[in-house]
Amino acid sequence: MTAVDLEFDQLNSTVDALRRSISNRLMYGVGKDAATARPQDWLNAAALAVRDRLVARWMKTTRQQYEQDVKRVYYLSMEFLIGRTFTNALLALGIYDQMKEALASLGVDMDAAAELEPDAALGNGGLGRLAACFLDSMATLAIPGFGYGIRYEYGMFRQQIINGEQVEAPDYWLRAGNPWEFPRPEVRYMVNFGGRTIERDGHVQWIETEHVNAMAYDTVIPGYATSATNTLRLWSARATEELDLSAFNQGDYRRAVEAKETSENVSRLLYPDDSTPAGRELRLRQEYFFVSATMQDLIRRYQRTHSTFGRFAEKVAVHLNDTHPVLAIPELMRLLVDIHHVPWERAWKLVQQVFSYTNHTLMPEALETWDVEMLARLLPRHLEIIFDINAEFLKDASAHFGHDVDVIRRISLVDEYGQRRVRMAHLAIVASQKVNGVSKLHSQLMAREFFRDFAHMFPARFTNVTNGITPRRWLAQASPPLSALIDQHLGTHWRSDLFELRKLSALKADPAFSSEFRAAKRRNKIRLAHRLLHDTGIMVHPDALFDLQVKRIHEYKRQLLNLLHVIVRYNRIRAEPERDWVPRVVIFAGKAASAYKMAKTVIKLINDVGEKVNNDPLVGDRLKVVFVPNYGVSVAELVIPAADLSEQISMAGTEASGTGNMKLALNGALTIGTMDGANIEICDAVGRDHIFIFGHTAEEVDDLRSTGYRPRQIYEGNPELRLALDQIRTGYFSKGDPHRFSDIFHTLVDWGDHYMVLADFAAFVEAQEAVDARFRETRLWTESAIENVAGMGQFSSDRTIAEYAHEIWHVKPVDVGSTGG
Ligand code: 4GP
Repeated sequence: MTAVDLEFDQLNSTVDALRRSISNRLMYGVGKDAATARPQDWLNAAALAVRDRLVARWMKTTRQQYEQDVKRVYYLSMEFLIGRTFTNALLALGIYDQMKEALASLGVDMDAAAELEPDAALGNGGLGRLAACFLDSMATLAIPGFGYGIRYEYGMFRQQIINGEQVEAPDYWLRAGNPWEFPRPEVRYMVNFGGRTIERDGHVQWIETEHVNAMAYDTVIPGYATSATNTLRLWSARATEELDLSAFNQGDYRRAVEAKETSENVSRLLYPDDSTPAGRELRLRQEYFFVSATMQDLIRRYQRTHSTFGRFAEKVAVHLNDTHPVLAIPELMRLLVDIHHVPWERAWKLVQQVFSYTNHTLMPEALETWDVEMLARLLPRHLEIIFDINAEFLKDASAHFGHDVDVIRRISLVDEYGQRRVRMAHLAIVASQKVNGVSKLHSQLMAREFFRDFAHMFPARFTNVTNGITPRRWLAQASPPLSALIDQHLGTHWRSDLFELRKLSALKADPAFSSEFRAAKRRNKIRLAHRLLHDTGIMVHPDALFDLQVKRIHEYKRQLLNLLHVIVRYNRIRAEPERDWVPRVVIFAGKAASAYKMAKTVIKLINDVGEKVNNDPLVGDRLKVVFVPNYGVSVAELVIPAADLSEQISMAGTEASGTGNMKLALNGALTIGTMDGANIEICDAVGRDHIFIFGHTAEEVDDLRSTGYRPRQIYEGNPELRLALDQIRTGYFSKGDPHRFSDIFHTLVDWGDHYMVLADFAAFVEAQEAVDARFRETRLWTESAIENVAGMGQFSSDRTIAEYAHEIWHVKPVDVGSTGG
């Protein structure tokens, strides 16, 4: 950044300048005057004032990207869980305090206004939030990265808890407008479906298709302490025909708009229910819709500065965030071969040079496959291309493995057992130059077990990049008290170099620092306690141990294990109320997929147990159980800084990485966890003494399964566990209704307990006792908490992105200069 730019930025950052901008934007951007403006209007005006300050940087970065003819990364993801933008942008620009003052001088309480911003909840869980952290880090490191996805009109459903049950409501997040996005009506691509293929003049043509337009909406992604910015481009579906005028004129109004409505459904909703064929087809259309527009867009951008495809692989890297965008592979082949007439072999080489793929889960049900029949109907050309790729690949595979029919069947891109289906992960692996898992263990399991045949064929292709989280949002923004304390002792540079936090280790024995550290945690706990009282009516005491499990509700994550411990603790307290119990507040939050019945039953059980425990006068403040509704980025920012204990208790070998585990440790929570996903690396980083590890390892899980696992024996052999499970079975928590939770009981005791909850139960309870003992020793607990924060350097998504940039994408930062600080 030049001196003139810097001065310009500084002038724009004063309270006066901001106040003028806000007033200006209120009038000319929002169309209101101060006398009639509602808080939402002020927020929009302030957001526009901030956005204005980002735009100059944005234009400049884009210009420099062209001038330096940089290699760009296209990060393709069906999900971006961005959360709120306002506060994040203020912190990135370094104008948080000035804005607060400017708004105050206009009579607006910034904190209250900021709460009005809806979350951009364009995602479901870890993979979507990871994509958002990556955008932040790519911009901060000045890596020329574009996020590409879908601008869903309705994001992830809003979870309400009614009578203890999850009720889903639509999340119309755009209701009050979205000041952060720029609609680009001029950036549109046609996306085709259906039809058939013919050959003409030696080229395949895809004809008689139906089509929809993809229109771009751009959001600026600011980097922290740099003038580099990036773009998140989201596609919205627009009908190619607005209105059937003749139907309209004949008074058939419904038919007049029908075609438009149907084609625009593509970007209506995140995760249409895939339990019906119509839902599955819509999902497939979404996947193709966004990758087709994206591939067309990146070719157009490349061709602005290059006349042949000779340098394509030097200038383009395309990253597949899980398998959802994998159709980008046959789409790029189609565009290169059919439209741009690049010979097949050459095109395939280019494809294999530009793509890379991250796998985020090994849950079999999440490994996407698409019905060949459906692909033939919707994307006939792509199916041909996939078959051609497969034919070539199977030839190579036969050469590699000899004619081993079993291996060939296993690795084929097409699953021939039963109804034929295309295996999207296989296609991704075959087309990518690198394939990675998201933690050391997960990457090992991928290469050794799930994709071992591929790893045998392409050993150099498989690698690991452990996940990370952005410290800007997850510490600086989410925990003002703790970040202020760290600033006092280390300065502010840790925001861009998280390894700085190591220095906290030396302070852990300093009583003054420890007590300030505890005070910061306590403030966050009080903030949460207020919100819980307001939102759920449950009163919790900030001196209790806040024990947090926040993540999607899934059997493999074992919320039930946590709950069984809660029940045992409840029974113990009731048996001996006078003992010196460490008071606990056990907090759960998370959404269950709408068609996942068991997960919904778990939510009900948590709430029913809470109802019983929280209203038991014998128990009082010794134990509280709270389910916080509508978990998402904003709720996470509230609850995570308040946690003392972080529950990361998945069955070993099932959680690919976890990122909540990193956010919590960064906020000074101690982990109770299994040797799973990134827990293992967190354990190494913070030290075995500062984490509570329990339970079977991934290997032990395999051994136990192969020697015969008998959960009923465990149930019968452990009286406390048996009592807890019998209480669930006999209606103790369900007002005498013994059927409500009978599936839970049978799943654990009689139907195999697939995620080995009972196998880890005793060890878990023992680990929880160790937690209590440590918590009583305030000094030791605080030391451990500080060691957790201090050890988190390597879990910054800046480190993760630097690894991707260097090892996988081979991209360099664009030169924009830095604003420092
Ligand atoms: C999640 C994994 O479950 C989680 O372990 C990981 O930390 C996260 O991705 C980011 O890599 N997977 C998903 C998904 O969100 O939809 O498969």
